[in-house]
Amino acid sequence: MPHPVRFDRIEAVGVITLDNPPVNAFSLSQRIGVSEALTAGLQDPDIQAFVICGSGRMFSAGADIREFDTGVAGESPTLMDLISLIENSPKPVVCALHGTALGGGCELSLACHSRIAIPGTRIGLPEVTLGIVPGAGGTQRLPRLIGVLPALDAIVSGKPMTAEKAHELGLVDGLADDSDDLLKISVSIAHRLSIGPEPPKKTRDRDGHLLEAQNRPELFDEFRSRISRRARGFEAPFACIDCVEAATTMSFENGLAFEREVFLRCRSSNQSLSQRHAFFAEREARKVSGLGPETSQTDVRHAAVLGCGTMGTGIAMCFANAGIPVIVTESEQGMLDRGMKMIRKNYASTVSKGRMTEEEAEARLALIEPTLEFERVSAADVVIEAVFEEMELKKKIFTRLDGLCKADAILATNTSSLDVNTIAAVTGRPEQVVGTHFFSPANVMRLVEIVRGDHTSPEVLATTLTLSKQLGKVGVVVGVCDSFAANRMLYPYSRQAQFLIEEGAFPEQVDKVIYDFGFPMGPFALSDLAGIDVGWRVRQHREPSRPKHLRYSEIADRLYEMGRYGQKTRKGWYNYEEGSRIPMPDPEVVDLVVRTSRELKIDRREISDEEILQRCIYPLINEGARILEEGIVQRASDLDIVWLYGFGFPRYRGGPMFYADSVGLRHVYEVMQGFCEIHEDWLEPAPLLERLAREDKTFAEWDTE
Ligand code: ZOZ
Ligand code: NAD
Repeated sequence: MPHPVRFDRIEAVGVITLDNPPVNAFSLSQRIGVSEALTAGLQDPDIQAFVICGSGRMFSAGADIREFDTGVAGESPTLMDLISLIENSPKPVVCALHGTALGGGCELSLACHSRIAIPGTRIGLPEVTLGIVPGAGGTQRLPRLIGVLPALDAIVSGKPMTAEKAHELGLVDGLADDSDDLLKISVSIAHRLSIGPEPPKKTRDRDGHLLEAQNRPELFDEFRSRISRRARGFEAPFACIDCVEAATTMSFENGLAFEREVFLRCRSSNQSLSQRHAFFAEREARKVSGLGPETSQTDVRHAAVLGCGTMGTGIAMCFANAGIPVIVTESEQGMLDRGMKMIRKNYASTVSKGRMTEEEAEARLALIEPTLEFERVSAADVVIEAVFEEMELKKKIFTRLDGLCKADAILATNTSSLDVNTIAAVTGRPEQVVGTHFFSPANVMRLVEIVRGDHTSPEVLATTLTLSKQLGKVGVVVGVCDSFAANRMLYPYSRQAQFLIEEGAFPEQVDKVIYDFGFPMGPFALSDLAGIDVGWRVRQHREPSRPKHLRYSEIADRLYEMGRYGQKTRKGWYNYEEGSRIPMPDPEVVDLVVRTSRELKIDRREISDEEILQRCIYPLINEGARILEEGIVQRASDLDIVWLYGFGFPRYRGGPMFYADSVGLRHVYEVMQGFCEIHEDWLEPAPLLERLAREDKTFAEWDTE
């Protein structure tokens, strides 16, 4: 296979162009290509310097992550070999950055003798998001170039910085106007360095920036405690700090060896396997059967949101945040005013936290136009309905939309449980109807379940997927079923949590187990946040059709009757002090729980943390297996994405289906079977789970069957 690298000459400068689409990842063949080009150029007396640049959209996305699992990443020349060749080259090497320079791509640039970039280029070390540390010298060279604290910020957050910021910090030496200018400037700097009196300066020797941290070593512990909440449960952020600290206490060579050891340890950890799975799962979710590059899409330039309540306000903000003008409409002026007030309050709070300037907030607000003139929806390319969860009301609204909207407008519903096909059927264009199930708060939560109706056209589906990305969301396509994928899996989870407290646990014990597992909060704290009244309304809609033997715990109904709606009333499963979101156990709830057990003639017992974990998590996996088998989602990893972005399932566990694979489906099946014998029969293992367990297979294998 030809190596995906081009080599050209501009006078005495050898220009090495990475040409490995789509992201110029440093696969073995790209590494060989660069290494051969450099070696040849080093031997060529007519070449005095090099420029390394990338073709296509970007410089490079870093090491080829797929090679991590095959061992090819360790084959010669490794990225470290290449980087060492560059840094030790007697002929200067200049790196020309555009688009994106991440991970190993950024690390390679750090070893060059100068870096030039186009403004807006995103440069960074996102390895931490894959559960690893930068493994090709990034933790040793970045602090030497920009200082220890800025390097810690960049490496531990994994967030790329713009070329402008990198220029300010000294990572980038110069900015170029465009790609022609980039090459011109890079070649001229390479030439200048080659005729200078000094040999090229090596980043490894630039120790000046380390002094500050060497004089104040406690800054590392301060940094550890600063991130302890945000990075709870994750190993890689702390491993990154250890490596940067090593840069200040060890020689460069020893620091590099330390980084290598930590990199290899992290790479083989379950956390990194899980986080790498999450990375690829997110990209797989964009591949939807029936859609391809040839599927045409429409441009969304104007949007409309119907209903300015909890969800409508958040969805309208999503459009404004993405720069898309949006009208919002309501049934009456009072509701519209209330909704707009909520939106203004939201932006004001972001401004007060310093996350947005007042001007930015004003500019976004200016994109949201409230109106009571329903007819104005006729100009919208997409309409998202977010009115009450009532089928008759939704049918009425879609009938009106059908009469008013442009022929190619997308008609979307934000319903959380109603049948999208029934809604689509009232229109004369069911192919234009789709579900867009946002999660609350819609301007914050990243998941959108995109519900594909029986007649939804590929164009509408593709446009909606693109739109979700434009809005900064992660869209996952799901089929029509009661409550779709996320909430359908949530029900057995919260149901079991409540049975557990009838049997002997208390909300704080259950919540602690789930929190320690890595969720941002447990099921009871979540229920207080979402609103016990909201859950009650859902049950009114769902439960009448549920067979008697499939009962649910009624403790939540009692709380509802007591007016304990959760955080909004400062009383729910817990008490909350004015202005605080910290849950505090309440003896009144303890009494209610114990009384309920007595009424149900249940002898309360000690319940282990292990049982709590399995009783909550395995049933949701089991429901996931049913969803998979019914074809509601295309692959198990889609359900992982749903849970990572919808409910904060710990990313370092990869999502529920990946987690099930890692603990073993046979084990999950046997435990479920045990639950089923002792408890309710709706805990019966799903047929797919049973089959895979018997065949000793995983959900991942089922995906590729
Ligand atoms: O793709 C986005 C991105 O963020 N990529 C990952 C960036 C990253 O995390 N880089 C760090 C890699 S780890 C590393 O570099 C290790 C290291 O320090 C040293 C290792 C030493 C090894 C020694 C071993 C002994 C990006 C922002 C770049 C572009 O986003 P887009 O939305 O435009 O495009 P995507 O994400 O849809 O990507 C297009 C296709 O490319 C695949 N891909 C992306 N980055 C890759 C990669 N494949 C392999 N390796 C990468 N680094 C991506 O999966 C997608 O593929 P398809 O098949 O879904 O199209
Ligand atoms: P909400 O009660 O907060 O808001 C609904 C709004 O729709 C109200 O302001 C109401 O005045 C308005 N409305 C009613 N009839 C209207 C009409 N004819 N024209 C225009 N506006 C009208 O409800 P919500 O929580 O925002 O839920 C809206 C939809 O989103 C529902 O379908 C719900 O199932 C779904 N959903 C809710 C959540 C959640 O957590 N709240 C999450 C996902 C999806």
